[in-house]
Amino acid sequence: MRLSPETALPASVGRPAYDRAAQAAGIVHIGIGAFHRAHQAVYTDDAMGAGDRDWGIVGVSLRSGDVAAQLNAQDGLYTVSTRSAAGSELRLIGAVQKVLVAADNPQSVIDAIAAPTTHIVSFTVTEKGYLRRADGSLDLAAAVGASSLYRFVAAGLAARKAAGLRGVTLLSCDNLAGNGAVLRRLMREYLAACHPDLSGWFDGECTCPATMIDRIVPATTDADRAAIEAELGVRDEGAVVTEGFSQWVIEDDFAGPRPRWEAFGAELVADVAPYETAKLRMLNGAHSALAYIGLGRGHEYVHQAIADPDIRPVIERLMRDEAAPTIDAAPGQDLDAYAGALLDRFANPALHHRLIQIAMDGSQKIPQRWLETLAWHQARGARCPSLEAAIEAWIAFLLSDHPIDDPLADPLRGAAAGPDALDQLFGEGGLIASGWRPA
Ligand code: CS2
Repeated sequence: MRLSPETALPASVGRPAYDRAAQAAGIVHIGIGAFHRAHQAVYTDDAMGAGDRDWGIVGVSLRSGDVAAQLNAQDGLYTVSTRSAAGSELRLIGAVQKVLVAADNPQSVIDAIAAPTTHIVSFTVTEKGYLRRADGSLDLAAAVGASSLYRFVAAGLAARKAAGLRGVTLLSCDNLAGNGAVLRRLMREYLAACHPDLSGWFDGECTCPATMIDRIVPATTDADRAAIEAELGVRDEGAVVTEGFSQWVIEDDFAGPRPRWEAFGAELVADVAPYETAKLRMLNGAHSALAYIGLGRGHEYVHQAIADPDIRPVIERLMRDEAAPTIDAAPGQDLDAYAGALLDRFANPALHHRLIQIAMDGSQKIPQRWLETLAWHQARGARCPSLEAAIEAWIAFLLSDHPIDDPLADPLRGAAAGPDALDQLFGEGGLIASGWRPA
């Protein structure tokens, strides 16, 4: 038996406190993976539960039909399992209405963006989904391709303009430094090349707020689905597993209405940069270091790597002595407490977060996670022993027999043997420019 709106759930399972069928879709979310389902969709479900209306989410997968197959057969319903050493909690989320697959039905995605009820188009397409070259500019050849977010957004915006509708908020929820500004700049580059008639309208009608998004959401495993089935009494193919912690800091710059996410913990601020920088350099920087150093020492999961007495001090130093001093903290932002909280989160034994999952796409992650910190210290004549150890571990990983899941896998494997060639892959903010020297 599959989870459905008719399923009678155990009393312990939280559920939507609103009439799902009566909600219009206000959000189109591109890249509906596990992260979105455990993060933005939960805040949105909370807001609708408290009385906000018409913020249903139409999810979009650009390529794969997997999430559509998981969720559409369940009318968009799925459960979030929140796990800590103290136990677990299960909650049914109703915010997602359906999932479209752009590769199968591109027009349905354009229509969803162009719908009069849509006010927000949000994104979790991962770092590589922004289709940037090493110098940060738009890779136009890729951006005109079939699975480019830019094509769909531009076509949807063109239809809105033609119908005399207002613009939308484009909300990047990916781990990029300055994600809102990056999306705006790349979108402008795309429009200038492919839809010059839309550029002025886009600038006047659409906004791209920056966001800092944070919740650890490991890929769901078969064992997770089996455990959740035992608890629910029915099969949930769309289930996601996460930690109790969740954070969302959003630049208060919306083109139109939005759900009251701030009533459920989201922080609407004028400047996201201090939070985003701290998260990228401390959490994500430590995560990538744990991945490569941990895999090199034979660990499989984050909680195992952080418990290794040879690794933990390296990670602590990376966060406290190397990353934290580079961050211009906002009033009240306590980076020392943040580092301590991150160590506790990494140690969560109830989350089985695979190091190999974090190790993927290193070429896309390392610049904002490590290189900006290295460059800051380099400019002051200081070294970063932990980050240097992490880079050595990354190179060892590239030369090992682990499969390399990275858009630059081939050049990386070739280049890892020669540090100068590896450096070239990063363009101007390269490894060597940031102060790294091969051992
Ligand atoms: C991780 C992130 O896979 C990765 O690269 O570092 O997905 C991390 O778990 C999230 O950013 C936490 O918010």
